[in-house]
This record gives sequence, structure tokens and C-alpha cells, in this order.
Amino acid sequence: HKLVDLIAACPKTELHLHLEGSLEPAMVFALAERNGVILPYASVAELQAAYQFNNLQEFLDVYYAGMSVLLHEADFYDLTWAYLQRVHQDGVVHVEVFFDPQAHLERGIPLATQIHGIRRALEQGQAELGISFRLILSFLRHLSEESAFATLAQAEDFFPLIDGFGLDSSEKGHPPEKFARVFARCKELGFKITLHAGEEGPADYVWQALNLLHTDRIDHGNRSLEDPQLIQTLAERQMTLTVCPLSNLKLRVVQQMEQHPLIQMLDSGLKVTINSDDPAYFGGYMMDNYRALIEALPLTSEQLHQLARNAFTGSWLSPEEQQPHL
Ligand code: ES4
Ligand code: ZN
Repeated sequence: HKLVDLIAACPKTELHLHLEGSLEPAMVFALAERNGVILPYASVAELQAAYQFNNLQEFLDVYYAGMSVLLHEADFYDLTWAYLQRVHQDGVVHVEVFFDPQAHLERGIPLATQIHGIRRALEQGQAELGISFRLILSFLRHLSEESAFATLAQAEDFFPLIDGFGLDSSEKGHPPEKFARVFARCKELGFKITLHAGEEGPADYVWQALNLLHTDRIDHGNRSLEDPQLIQTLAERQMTLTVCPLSNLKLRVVQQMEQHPLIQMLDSGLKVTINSDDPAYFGGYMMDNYRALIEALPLTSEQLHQLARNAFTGSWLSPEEQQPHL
């Protein structure tokens, strides 16, 4: 398809990517072997067969089980390096990636092990692949405010290695307001913040993310479309939404790609970007997401370029750093 070639050749940035969600089944097995971890799956095929989800929670259960093979600095390095090599092929030149430290701290993996492994790969990606990066520490919203504050305290030694903070995991019943004080502190410390909101949770959670937590980006935001006033506010503020089409399909946020509201979002003036979320679990990386959209929706070349440009202007690169990509 001509439009696929067009967007493939276009420099792209990814703003919504969970590193642990880029853990491919083959690497789960390789790391299990290397680390002597016993898996409840006999083969790669058996593991892949478990990748059928009816909702966010069913996915998260498999996602947290999968990352149990990540034990050593080298594991976090290998994970991150594999992701960077993969998206380099897709024409991705800048990434802003999440990691979930609490999921590893709970298993006894020190923050230093996690961050040093991830950063070593990110710096190698910058040097050898020309991929610039930001690293985002994401709090798990199903855990307590106290746990988030304790994690923030532990992260203090690594503040120079972190660019911002995020909020992910089970959304329903865990509104942004639960973490208002945590993110106020993050902002006070001078960090950017970005919050998952309106994926499964209601439009009200997006309002909270905006007005209570003063978020710098909204991750997903699909359910904003249920509230015309919210659409208008997001459009007026040119708030970046990091939309994840294959994720939306796999987690049944949309029933078919043909029904994805991406074009409606663009037509409403929303600043939308395309991202892969958890590519190892949801069926593909950056270009797989664009390809699926192009096949299902009547997108124009102008809209595709707009999507790619939105990700750069919505990124945490300085205007000077964004300039060469625009
Ligand atoms: C996630 Cl798709 C999604 N939603 C919420 N939290 C997550 N963590 C990893 N992927
Ligand atoms: Zn996500």
C-alpha cells in the first residue's frame, strides 16, 4: 500500500510504550532458561495461546506473570535493546518509554538493577541507532498512594536518569485523584507527568488527570469521546493523546479496527499520536499499528503526516530538538 510506504519512510516517535510489554515470548523463554525460572507454560506456542484478552485486567495478569523472568541488569538491558533494534527498522527516531518499577521491586529486584540495564540500552540506542529517548517511571495505580510515595523516595538517587513519571495498570476503581499528592510532588520536583486515563475508565478520570493532576499528556483517552465538553477542552489545550490502536483492539476497547474512532478524534481537533503500548502482547510495533489503521480506515496522507508530527510536538524533546524532525 502506497500510504504504508509513505509513513514507513517518515521519521516517527513513540510516546506510549511499556518496556515490559515489549518482552517477546521467545525472550520470555530464553530468559527463563538463563535465569532458572520455571514457567507455567511448556512452549512459546503455549504462552502465545494465552494472549487472548477480554479486558485490561486479563492482559495485566499475563503481563505481570511474563515479566517474572527479568532478574538481572542484563535482562533489562536485553529487553530494552531488542525493542530499540526492532523499532529502528520501523523508522522510529525518538522514544519515550515506561517501566513499572514497583512490579520488580515487589519481586526483590533493586531499582538500580532495573534503571542501569534500561539506561545502558537507551544510551547505546542513541549512540549506535541515533534514537533519542526519555525514560518514564510509571506508578501502578492498583497499589496504594503510600507505595507510590515510597517508590518515589527510592527513585531519588536516580532522578538524573529519569525524565518523567507515569500512571498505569488497572484503571477502574483507581482514579487519578488517588495519586493527586504524588504527582503534585513529581511536578514540584520539576518532572513531566503523563497518565493513563479513559482507556477503560470514564471521561471523568480524564477530567481529573487534566484539572486535578495537571498532566502533560493523556495516555489512551479514548473515552473522552463520550463527553463533548471534554473533547473541546482537550482540543483547545492541544493536549496530546497517545492512542494505541492494536492495544485497543486486543483489549476490546474497540470491537473492530474499522470502528476505531481515530478519524473522529482527528476531525474533532484532538492532538492524537499512534503508539504500540505493549507490542509483544498486542500484535505489533509502530508500523504494524499504522498498517492496521491504513487497512481499516480511510486515512489520508495528510492525516498520517499529522499523526507523525503530533508525536514530535507532543514529545518532551525541546523545540530545538524537535525542529529537525518537523
Ligand atoms: C498497560 Cl494497555 C495498559 N493499560 C494500563 N496499564 C498498562 N500497563 C501496561 N500496559
Ligand atoms: Zn499503556
